[in-house]
Amino acid sequence: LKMEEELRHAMENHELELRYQPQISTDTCTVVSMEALVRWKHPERGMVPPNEFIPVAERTGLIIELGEWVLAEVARDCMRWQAQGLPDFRVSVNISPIQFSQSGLAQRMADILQRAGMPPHRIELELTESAIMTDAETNIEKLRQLKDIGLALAVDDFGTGYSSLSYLKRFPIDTLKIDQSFVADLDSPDGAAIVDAILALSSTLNLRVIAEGIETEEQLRYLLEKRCELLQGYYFSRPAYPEDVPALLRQDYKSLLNSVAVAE
Ligand code: G
Ligand code: G
Ligand code: MN
Ligand code: NA
Repeated sequence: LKMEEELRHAMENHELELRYQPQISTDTCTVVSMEALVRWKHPERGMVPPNEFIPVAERTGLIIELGEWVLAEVARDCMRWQAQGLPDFRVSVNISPIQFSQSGLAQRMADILQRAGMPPHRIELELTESAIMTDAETNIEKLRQLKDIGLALAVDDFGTGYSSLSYLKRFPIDTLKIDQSFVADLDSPDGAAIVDAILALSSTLNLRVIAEGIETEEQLRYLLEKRCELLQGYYFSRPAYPEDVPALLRQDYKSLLNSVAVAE
């Protein structure tokens, strides 16, 4: 079977699953949001990484259906957690550039969320910098439509594309997500300089900022010193099973963050 057919089959046979990776606020020292990440549990090949099947889904157009499944599944999970009395938290959902360019996207997303009874303000879409900066003038209207239905918007992989600062200011976005390559590179002067610049930019433009891919105490210490407000990475948690989300939401990271901040 070609991967395209297999993927189609996978969606029909419920072989796709979600994981959730916590995003921690340095203000509250708790998990305030989660990034949903799709996984394919293949019956013979085991876990197929998204880096293998997302490009296939994009080439074949299946990404539209896949993206809509992810949003609907996130909404179902959230409604279940809400019924269990868990506190409200935001969920970040990755949107492929192909899906972003689909016409009528905002209305389709509004319909999916409404059917599930999910308040749109609890969802933040992660759009890549290159997707929104390509044809930026047209995208202002597109982003506005997504904002108008109540969604929050983040620029994913920020710093890897070619942002026009004037557009960044005109775009109705809420969050910049510092690409993990810069966090991985924090021990070099260049990496640190880029992170500093993005932190300054987000502060000037009044945007939330999140650092992703945090793996070490040194990276965390640097980001705490520079007052980065949101943190994500293996240092805190790998992408977790939906069943483990309630426990993660109850976790208090105060002593962990304090111990790192005061060390040395
Ligand atoms: O989840 P990692 O855990 O392996 O994800 C690898 C890549 O796949 C990342 O670029 C990530 O943004 C992308 N990805 C993960 N989940 C989704 C999803 O639900 N939709 C889209 N479009 N991309 C996703
Ligand atoms: O493109 P995007 O930023 O959405 O991709 C997120 C990817 O980063 C996913 O594959 C996710 O599993 C992965 N990821 C999350 N935290 C870490 C981390 O601390 N280190 C590394 N290497 N990858 C991470
Ligand atoms: Mn992402
Ligand atoms: Na990213």
